[in-house]
Amino acid sequence: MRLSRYFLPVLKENPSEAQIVSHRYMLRAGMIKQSAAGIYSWLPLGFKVLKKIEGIVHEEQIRAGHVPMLMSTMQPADLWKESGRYDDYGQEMLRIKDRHDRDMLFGPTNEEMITDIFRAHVSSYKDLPLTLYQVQWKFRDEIRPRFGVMRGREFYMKDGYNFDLTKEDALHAYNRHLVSYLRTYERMGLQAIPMRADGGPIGGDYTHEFLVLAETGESEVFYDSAVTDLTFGDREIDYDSVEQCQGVLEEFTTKYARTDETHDEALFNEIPEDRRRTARGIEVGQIFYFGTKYSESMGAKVQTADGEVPVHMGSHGIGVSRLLGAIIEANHDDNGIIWPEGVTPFHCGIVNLKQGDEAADAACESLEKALAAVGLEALYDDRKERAGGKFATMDLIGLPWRITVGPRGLKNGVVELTSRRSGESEELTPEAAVAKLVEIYADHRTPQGF
Ligand code: 5CA
Repeated sequence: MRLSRYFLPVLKENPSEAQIVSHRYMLRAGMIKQSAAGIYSWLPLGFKVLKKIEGIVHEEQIRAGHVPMLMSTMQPADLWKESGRYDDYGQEMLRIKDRHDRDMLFGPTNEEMITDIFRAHVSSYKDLPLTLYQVQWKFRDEIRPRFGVMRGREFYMKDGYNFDLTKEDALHAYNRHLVSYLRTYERMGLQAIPMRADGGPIGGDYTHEFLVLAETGESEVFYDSAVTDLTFGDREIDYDSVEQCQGVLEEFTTKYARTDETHDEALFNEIPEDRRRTARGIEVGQIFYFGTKYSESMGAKVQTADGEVPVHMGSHGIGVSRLLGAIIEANHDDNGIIWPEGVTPFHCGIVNLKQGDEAADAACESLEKALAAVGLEALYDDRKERAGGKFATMDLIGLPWRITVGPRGLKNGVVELTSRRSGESEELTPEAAVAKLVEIYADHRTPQGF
């Protein structure tokens, strides 16, 4: 992609409304534009990262055996009256009347709707276990939308729902989600720690939140520092294996790690003093087991040899749009964003130091083609601008790798490959630079974006 033909409305000044670094950089890098409080349009660069993150979520859900679908954003109020949550949900729910004066709402979550779909089509225990999920826009009329996409009113969420015959089966689904979430966040370059949490309006007291440690996080957390040594890595897990999933859950949740809602000072004090940590975190996901709460009130039952029984359910969410903010909070410096390779909008930037120089222009064009041929997408800064301005833009938008092309280097047959994270540069032939990027991205194969 040539920058001159792209739409990247970067801002020179720091927007005054942005209180935290991720919000500031998302606005400055031309990724989002606010349409109303807590509601954003996703400009091309932001949209690209959003789709990369969504792609990783889909790949990991499908790997865990979950089935993708898409539910409507608008829901009839009647479903929520059946579950009893219509009145409970309060002012966070955006309530709308259609032209026939029927009560509708913009879905804040989908337990009722998925239970309705389930009961319409599933009646036998032989159809279980089943886990359905979607990535869809949600609306919660938050009292204090803030920090950009972190606490929006309209936001993008992956929500998944498991249906199982027994509590044991549903707990396996819970564990399987925990494992798949660990993999998902690590692919995005994040360490998200599962912590004992509170059920809130979703219900159920068997729940974990996934938190990314960050000073700007909204949640207060308490943990044993040993949990930060745990990584999932590239281990192969059989998602059907109860023992393997249970083993991972135990490994990642036995040590003390809790949000303030479930914090227990006495238990916390049992941790050796030098390992006790109090910090702040960003909640990027939550998993719940809530048993038969919705299936009983809404009549989601299956036929078994012993008669009809309500199914055991859980729901599981990932804050897809919030993740952009969380990733930036964890990966930036004073000059801008530093995207982890797994979610970067473009795999590398190409900076032409002398636009209009025949050799430099030709080298940049052939580099872009060579990268495309191996499935790598470049953003080529072909503007007639000073080199300093081009570098500043590349640093701000955070592409992890930059190839700098200039007439002087080309005389010696080389270009410069620079790491955004370390700042280190290396002179290489164009072919060697492409080969090196292929090697780097071999471990970070993300679904192609848009
Ligand atoms: N039905 C359940 C699981 S599917 C549910 O709604 N869970 S949730 O309320 O915890 O939301 C899931 C994730 O969405 C949260 O962990 C958080 O990362 C994200 N999220 C929640 N509220 C917002 C918001 N206002 N803005 C951005 N992301 C949000």
